[in-house]
Amino acid sequence: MKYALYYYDACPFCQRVLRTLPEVKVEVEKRNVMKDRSFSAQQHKATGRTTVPCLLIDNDGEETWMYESGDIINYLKSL
Ligand SMILES: N[C@@H](CCC(=O)N[C@@H](CS)C(=O)NCC(=O)O)C(=O)O
Repeated sequence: MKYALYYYDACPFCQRVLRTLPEVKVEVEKRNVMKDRSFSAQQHKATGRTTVPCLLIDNDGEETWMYESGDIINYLKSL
C-alpha cells in the first residue's frame, strides 16, 4: 500500500493532517499541488475535484481518494 497526501502550505486543514504525519505508522508522500500543478491535474482527472487535503491510497494500482481532514487523520491513525 502506498499513500500520498495532496496539500498546500496555506491550507489550515492540510496543516492539521501534516501535523499528525509524524505520529502515524505509515510513510505518506507529500504532494504539494501549488508547487507541482501536475499533482492537481492528476487529482482533478481522478476525482473531478481539487479540494485539499486529499489522501491517495494506492493498493497495487487500485486507487482510493479520501477527502476531509478529519477522516484522513482518523484513517491514518488507525493503520
Ligand atoms: N472540510 C474540508 C475542508 C477542505 C477545504 O476547504 N480545503 C480548501 C483549502 S483550505 C480547498 O481546497 N478549497 C478549494 C476547493 O474546495 O476546491 C476538510 O476538513 O478537509
